[in-house]
Amino acid sequence: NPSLNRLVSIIGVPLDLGANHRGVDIGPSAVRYAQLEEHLQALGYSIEDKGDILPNKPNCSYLDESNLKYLDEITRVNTELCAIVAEEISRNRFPLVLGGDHSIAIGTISGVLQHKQRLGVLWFDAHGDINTAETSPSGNIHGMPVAVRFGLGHERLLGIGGRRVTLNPQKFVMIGVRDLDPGEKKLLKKLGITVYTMHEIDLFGMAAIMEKAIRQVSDGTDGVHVSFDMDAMDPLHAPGVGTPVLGGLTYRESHLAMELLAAANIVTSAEFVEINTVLDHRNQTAKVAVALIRSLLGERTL
Ligand code: EXY
Ligand code: MN
Ligand code: MN
Ligand code: MN
Repeated sequence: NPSLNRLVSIIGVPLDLGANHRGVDIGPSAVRYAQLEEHLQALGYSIEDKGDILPNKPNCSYLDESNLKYLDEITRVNTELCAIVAEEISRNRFPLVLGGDHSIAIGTISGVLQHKQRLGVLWFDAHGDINTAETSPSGNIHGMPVAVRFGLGHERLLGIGGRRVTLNPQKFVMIGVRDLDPGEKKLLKKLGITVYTMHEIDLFGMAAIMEKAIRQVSDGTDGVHVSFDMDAMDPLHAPGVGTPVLGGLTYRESHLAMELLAAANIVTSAEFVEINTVLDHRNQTAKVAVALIRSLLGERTL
């Protein structure tokens, strides 16, 4: 397995302000407690745990005049995250980011874009995360990172990473989607983004969907980022998430997706987000995340 000599840097981002409720801030600890490092070492990886980027906790709910909650702190944390991710890639290491709410994808991807301008992205999520201040029903920034990465959103978020690097909508694929706001549907159609909703996964099966998705994000790109929101999975398998939606990916389907990505050997960075330990059962969702990461990084049964 050619991926086996890779060096992995773990970066924890215990940010929950983008979700505007507590619980996902314990995600990185929960995943470490589920023995991520030990499992990856057993796979032959050399691991460096960079620790956590610690957010300051504002003691009151603060709504920016722009309808964005906690914009200041989320911008600060993502700016730091962007720099660390860029640094780890320049050290030739694979950044593995542990969330935290999904607003951290803004920082992770802008960090990756510093080195890989033609990046493909696979976004596993029940949601579209493509709201702007104008379309968001909640003001929660974890519902906005995809819009930001296409150059739409608040100036401060767009400025993270210093350069206006944006993603190519042709090289962005969503998988597992089943809950979109009206404004999100419009924007996804306008940008022409490939969205494999649960409907397509039911109809064609995960193997066929992944074959198409892998081809689309890897052809003509210089790297592929996997952004995995644990709420892409069915709450039966991943109950510890802040915004559960019925009818999601099974354990087997998610696992297969990760194994097919490992076999394709195209993934150059990844993040696993939205693990809410307060709502979890005996750390089940963190354990599932670790199982997915192991498969993504090449673990095979035999
Ligand atoms: N679309 C809703 C909103 O923007 O408020 C819900 C977003 C949930 C986002 C989760 C993390 O993926
Ligand atoms: Mn999400
Ligand atoms: Mn989600
Ligand atoms: Mn397996």
